[in-house]
Amino acid sequence: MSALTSNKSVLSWIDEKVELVKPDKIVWIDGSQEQIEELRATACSTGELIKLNQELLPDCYLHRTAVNDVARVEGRTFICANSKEEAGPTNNWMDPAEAYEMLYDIARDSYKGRTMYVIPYSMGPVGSPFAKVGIELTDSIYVVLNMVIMTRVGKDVLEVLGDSNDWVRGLHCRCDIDEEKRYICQFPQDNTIISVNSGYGGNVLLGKKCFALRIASYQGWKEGWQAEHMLILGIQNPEGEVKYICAAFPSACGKTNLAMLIPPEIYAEKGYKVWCVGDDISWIRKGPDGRLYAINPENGFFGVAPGTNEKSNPNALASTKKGTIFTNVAHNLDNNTVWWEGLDKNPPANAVEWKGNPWNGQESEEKGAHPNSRFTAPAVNCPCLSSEFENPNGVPISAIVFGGRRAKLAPLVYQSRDWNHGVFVGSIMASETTAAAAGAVGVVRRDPMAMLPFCGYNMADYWQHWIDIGADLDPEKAPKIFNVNWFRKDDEGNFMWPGFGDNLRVLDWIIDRCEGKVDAKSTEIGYIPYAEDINIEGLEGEVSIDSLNSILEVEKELWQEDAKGIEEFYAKFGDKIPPVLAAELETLKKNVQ
Ligand code: GTP
Ligand code: SPV
Ligand code: MN
Repeated sequence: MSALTSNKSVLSWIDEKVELVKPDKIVWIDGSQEQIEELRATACSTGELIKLNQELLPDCYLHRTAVNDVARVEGRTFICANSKEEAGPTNNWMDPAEAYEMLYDIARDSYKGRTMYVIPYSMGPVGSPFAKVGIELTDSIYVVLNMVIMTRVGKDVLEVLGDSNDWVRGLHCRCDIDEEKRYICQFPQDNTIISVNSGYGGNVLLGKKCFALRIASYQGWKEGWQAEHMLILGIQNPEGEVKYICAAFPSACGKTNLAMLIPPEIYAEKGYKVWCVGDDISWIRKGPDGRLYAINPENGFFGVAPGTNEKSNPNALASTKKGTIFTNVAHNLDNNTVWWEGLDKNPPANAVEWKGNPWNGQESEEKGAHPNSRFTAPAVNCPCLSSEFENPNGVPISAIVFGGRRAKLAPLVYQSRDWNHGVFVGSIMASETTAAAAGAVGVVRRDPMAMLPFCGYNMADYWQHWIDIGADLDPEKAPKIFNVNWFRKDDEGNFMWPGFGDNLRVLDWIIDRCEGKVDAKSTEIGYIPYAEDINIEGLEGEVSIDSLNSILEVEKELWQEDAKGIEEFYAKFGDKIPPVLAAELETLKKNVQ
């Protein structure tokens, strides 16, 4: 098949890689429906995909990954910057020359007997001033079909690229899915990503975390913009005005759910609406009017399946009803559909679990779906997709919200005193780990700005970049910065806040604060709502003013403890810690003394 471009930098890079991995055949992905159909058929013939019930789930497919390959592998993810210091203490680092040599040894000849798919893709609407081009080489049809959903793929991307050398190189090799030889390596200084021995999500859909966060965060640092692990949503009030919020929560901590939330009845009745612009990644830059604007560089949702249901997230569920690839969920053999824990209370008896074994959901103690099983759904399917989704200039941001999963300490919501204090609040985020990454679940760890696994350079430089971005904004126009925690638990281990759609009640307060419409209590850690300013109408029996007060409390002893943890964390960065943040920490320590 002939190349779809005459761009010399593209062609010579592909030639080199062909020489290395030795495919039988090369296929350029042009984005046509015809080609997609052909690939689906091929994948079904080899068992890579299972075609689901086309009446109930048109154009939907099921895929199972290898049992040892079900989540991102942070321990095997490397930032191959020129020096260890540039990668910083929170990233794994490898010398670029050594990394290339090792990766090339693993990749050499690995496409023998296989096809090389060349995927030209755009992160961001094609041709948008925010958008960036990538090319991923892969030997996996599953990767191709996921990238077709998650990004903008095809010929027009190459047309926009023209002769430019400004594009991100991505090489993915499945090899033998050998955990011991699995590496996800980013070379920020070379605009290059190499991923070997995995076939799962964030490890291999290179446009997502590898490019749109790790490489892009570095590009943003150099070019004066930001790539963040943030959802974007628009809240429309009864007057029809829409305000946009970006929110950063760690993996599996509620971004997709918040981005698609359904307003509680008392809000819906008044005419409130919520629009989803993005559920995972934001690219943010200053617009001509001096405000910050954000786009969602993705074109689909790679969402956590378990827990998604008609009640918790009907918009996400609706998004999965056509053109979706399900990964590692249970297969209901009675009607050839899919099932996962928390979909409904009626697990299929005649089914296959995520590992591929027969499974009786009515009787089995085992899970049918892996806790990190996912759906890859086209954004256009989403009933609440924002009309601004394709806006090449993005949406103006009123508020930035940080949040984590913390049973104790972090209150339901608080506001930072100003931008720099807000950067501090983001930098001290901590959260309980989840199934989105391999390793222990439920351990509290520092996860600044939800970027711990995704920052492509030294986190201290990243914080300074945040401070510089703020210094360049007129404080009147800068987004206000908040912290939320939907996950506070009582002593019996029950969540103390209903969460999901009811989170709009907190966002409502946030927007009111941005507009100066509501007062707040100045505390040791920032501004906290007066309980009566959070609307709990309709939550009778679930939330009372008393319980609200208890999740809005600043528990000084816990904060003293936490300040020690922050100090230890900051110490890892030595004298690279921005003085602004060091001073904020001193203020916090003094305040909670
Ligand atoms: P990634 O795609 O990994 O980045 O995850 P995410 O941040 O988009 O998380 P997602 O919205 O998929 O939610 C992950 C889990 O958190 C699901 O099991 C949800 O049911 C649960 N969850 C989401 N929002 C809330 C909430 O407000 N309260 C509670 N208690 N759980 C929530
Ligand atoms: C996350 O872990 O934050 C995800 C899933 O969004 S993955 O694409 O695998 O990184
Ligand atoms: Mn994510």
